[in-house]
Amino acid sequence: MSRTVHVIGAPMDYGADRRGVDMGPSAIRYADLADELAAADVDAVDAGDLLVPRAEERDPGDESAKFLPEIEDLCTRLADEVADAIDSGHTPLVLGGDHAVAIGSLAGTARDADVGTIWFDAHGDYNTPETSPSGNVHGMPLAAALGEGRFAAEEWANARGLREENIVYVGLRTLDESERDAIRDSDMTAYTMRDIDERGITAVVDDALDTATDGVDGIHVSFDVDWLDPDEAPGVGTPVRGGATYREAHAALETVAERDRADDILRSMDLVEVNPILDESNRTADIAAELAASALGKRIL
Ligand code: B3U
Ligand code: MN
Ligand code: MN
Repeated sequence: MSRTVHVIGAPMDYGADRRGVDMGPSAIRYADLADELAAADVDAVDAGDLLVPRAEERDPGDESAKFLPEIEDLCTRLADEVADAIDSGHTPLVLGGDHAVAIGSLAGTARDADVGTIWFDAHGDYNTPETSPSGNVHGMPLAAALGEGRFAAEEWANARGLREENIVYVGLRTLDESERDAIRDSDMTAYTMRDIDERGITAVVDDALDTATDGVDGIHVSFDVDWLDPDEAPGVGTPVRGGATYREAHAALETVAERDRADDILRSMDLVEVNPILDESNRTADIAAELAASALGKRIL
């Protein structure tokens, strides 16, 4: 039976400190996402974009977690839509938006199931309002989903079935100091760029899949395009040198698809942080659309 992908646009930039990432869903659709998904041999339903009031109309509020009530509102609606899509047997594909949208994706996908996740990102996204150097919630989604720090009191953010021991970072390359300590003290698994350099991307992703899928109902793949090297994907808000190549990114997601073909493990996915204002001829969005297809089973041969 063929898979139905449920595309949800989450054009939100409250979690990042610059405008532009709210145009990510349009840019990814413009980059022929529909054709890419067809090439992956999946059926796709585009549910359109969630409504997001413009940041200029709102007050950032608490400096330690800016726009948190606005993020709560969007993520609560997103979580419901993700959970409903899964209930209908579909695979949600969430187009960001900044990475704070993953709070909603995780809450939805892990509402009634035990879930692991693979986090492809230059960053750890494990700050809390107490530790964040910026107050930008896109640096906090994993801490929010696990109820760390002040997020313990934010019921909406909690991803009930998300299991810490099934969370795996692939390709980390920049962490804040308190974040590094917190990740070391946690039960999460972290592979850095160094692991990829030493062992190769497919071996690392295979190990990540073993850990993420162990004893759970399925996994959520959260893909921040700043995981790629900025030379390949310049349209991101917080570029960090030394990232994954175009080929490594495809190989990583093809490895996920291969495991999914064998074991049916992929529940949901995010593609986040595409910023068309900072991009060159929509090239980052083009790559994002292609990578969705690789994750969802597009094959060369
Ligand atoms: N760790 C920093 C920077 C950052 C995290 N995620 C992104 N940037 N995209 C912070 O602000 O939490
Ligand atoms: Mn991120
Ligand atoms: Mn990032």
